[in-house]
Amino acid sequence: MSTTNSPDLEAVVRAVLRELGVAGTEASGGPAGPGGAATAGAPSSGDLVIDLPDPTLPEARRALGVVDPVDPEGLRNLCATTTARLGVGRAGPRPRTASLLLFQADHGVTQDAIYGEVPEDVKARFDLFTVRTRAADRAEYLLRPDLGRLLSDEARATVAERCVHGPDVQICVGDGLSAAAIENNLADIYPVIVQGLRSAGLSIGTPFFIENCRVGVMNDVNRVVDAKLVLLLIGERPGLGIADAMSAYMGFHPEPGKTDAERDLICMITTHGGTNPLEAGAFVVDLVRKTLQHGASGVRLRELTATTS
Ligand code: B12
Repeated sequence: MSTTNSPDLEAVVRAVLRELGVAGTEASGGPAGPGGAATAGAPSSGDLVIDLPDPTLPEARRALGVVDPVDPEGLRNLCATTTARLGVGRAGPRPRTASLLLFQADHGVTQDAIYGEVPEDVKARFDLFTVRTRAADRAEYLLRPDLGRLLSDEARATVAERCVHGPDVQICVGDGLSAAAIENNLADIYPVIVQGLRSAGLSIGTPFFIENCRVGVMNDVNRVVDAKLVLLLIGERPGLGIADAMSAYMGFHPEPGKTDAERDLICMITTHGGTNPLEAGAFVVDLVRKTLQHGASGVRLRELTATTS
């Protein structure tokens, strides 16, 4: 059995660093020069400089990767109809480096959206205080959706103490699966909703923010506030193209045991290729009015409006 003593190991490490041109080793004679996949630049400072173009720029994102296509115009038109990764070409059986880097960059954005936190100033703008669900942290939130549907004991007490009881509409904001959705859209949609509900003569409960929140939490919230309708603005599961879409879920008099069949939603509220939040605010108000007018939401609302309209 052979063993590697530490001087040998140091020599190997030094040789690898020398190949990479990292500061503190002898002058670089390695292959990672201009034109290589990544260049270890500025060897005197030790900073790593990546010299590839940004794969997320619109022109890079839309670039056609198929070499010598039979119908370039047709391919361009096809690719323009979708954000799906079509016509990206390949390197042998594998994706190109550019495709892989773009995928990793987009995936990074989704991770930021999922693990990000809604900044305090975004909540403070509309006087939203924060309560938490029973999911102790983000890891538990992701693994245990059931815990994200229940307020913590402390949250229940806080909501009971601070919120108006029995309003027409209780507005809640929840991080859900994208903090970016709330950060980017709340400031636009929230005032439109509040103004629209007031104009409709509806009373609005004390709004608040729910951390580690799932859609079903509206049942638990309403055990405490007893509103006619609960409206939850929440971050949607981010996709690999759009990571900041918000949904407005609502239910008529939610209570434990009610399911998604008794809820409605307006989805894809984002300025990045979805419904603009200002416009979506007006749709939300319309749906709230309709729900309260018929005293029903979800499938039941569909049945009622199918026979009455
Ligand atoms: C994930 C998802 C699902 C998953 C939900 C599983 C889960 N536990 O998360 C599955 C595959 C089961 C699903 C099924 C359905 N879905 Co779906 N779903 C989504 C998706 C991709 C993301 C939702 C999300 O991020 N929610 C936010 C997180 C934080 O919520 P959550 O608490 O973790 O999960 C709840 C919600 O996702 C909710 N939910 C999911 N779909 C739907 C649909 C309706 C009408 C309601 C009221 C609730 C609801 O169910 C989960 C449990 O309560 C959205 C697309 C989008 N842009 O939002 C479509 C979307 C919400 N679904 C949609 C539809 C139509 C359905 C189905 C009715 C499809 C069908 N014909 O069977 C069913 C209904 C299922 C139900 N819950 O009753 C539509 C709703 C359109 C609308 N405006 O009414 C959307 C917007 C997709 C679309 N663009 O068409 N869905």
